[in-house]
Amino acid sequence: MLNSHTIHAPQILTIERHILEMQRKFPEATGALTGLLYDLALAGKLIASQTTRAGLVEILGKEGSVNVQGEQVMKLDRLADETIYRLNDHTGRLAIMGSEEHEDPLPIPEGYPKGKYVLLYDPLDGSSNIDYNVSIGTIFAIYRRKSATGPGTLEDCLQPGRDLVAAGYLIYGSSTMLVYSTGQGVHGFTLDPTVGEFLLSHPDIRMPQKPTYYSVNQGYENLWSEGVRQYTYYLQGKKKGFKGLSLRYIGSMVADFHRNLLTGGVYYYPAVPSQPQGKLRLLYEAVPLAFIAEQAGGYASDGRRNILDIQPESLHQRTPLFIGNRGLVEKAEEYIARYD
Ligand code: AHM
Ligand code: MG
Repeated sequence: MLNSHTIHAPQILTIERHILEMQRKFPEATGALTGLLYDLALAGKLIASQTTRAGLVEILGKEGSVNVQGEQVMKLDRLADETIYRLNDHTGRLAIMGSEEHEDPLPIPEGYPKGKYVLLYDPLDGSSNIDYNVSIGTIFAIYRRKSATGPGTLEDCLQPGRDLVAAGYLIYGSSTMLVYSTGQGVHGFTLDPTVGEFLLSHPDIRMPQKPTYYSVNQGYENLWSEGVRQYTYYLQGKKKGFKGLSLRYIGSMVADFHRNLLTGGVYYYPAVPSQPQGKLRLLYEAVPLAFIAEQAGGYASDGRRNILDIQPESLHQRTPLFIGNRGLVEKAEEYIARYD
């Protein structure tokens, strides 16, 4: 029987219901975006079910071998890539896809209907961590197609972050989470593995005003520009007026970003002489996280301009990235303008 305690208990909201309730605010919505987001949540569950078994490679079979079920064993990043593609290639929601794993845009196969959205994704980010039981993630960006009909084109993929319809990430960590935004705040869901549902656990995430961490691969310090070095001294509290932050660096951007989103802080991956454009990819790494950061009250820059304002020129374009609390990212721009 209900009593006053149960009536005031927090609501349990599945991702499906949450996305549907968001959709209701747009009477003109056809449900295509809702379905697409829901399929990405499903892809996340399927990928998580594999990442949790990553350490069993030795006993279940190495890549290229045939496993106990008689299936060809695939590397996790290829498996994640195929999972996302195959869940979305036949739904009629997408005109084209683009993945970190493929040089060219991925067309929708002949015979399947072409839809109005474009999906760009990094199937498994932080791949250097896969073999060591460290958190990894999937990042996705969704645009409206620009071409009118027929198969989507490369131009449909080359849109500035400003035009994003939705973006988000999945993180495969101590729990699996999906964090997304359609431009109405940032919402986080945690997978309850016992029932296989993503439940709303972090409604309307805002980056705390007071930051806690800075995250950078400090091992490259001797390769940095003077601006980046001076900026790092600032973050370490070596300049007047700021007491400094703790350092945390996982080397999986999704995990580093996610932590800083919840604690406040800044993640950066600057350019170095051997990677003058930076390491990270603009379209499916920097832009979607920049959108999430901005929706949570933060900011992302390439050191000189807003990541969301960059007009991409190629699918796998790289960019330096500074992302996190607005004040901290603006400080990076200040140091870079002063010293570089
Ligand atoms: P990946 O897409 O090959 O995994 O590369 C991107 C990753 C980010 O997740 C991470 O922040 C960065 O590369 C780590 O690079 P480094 O090992 O040079 O610090
Ligand atoms: Mg990546």
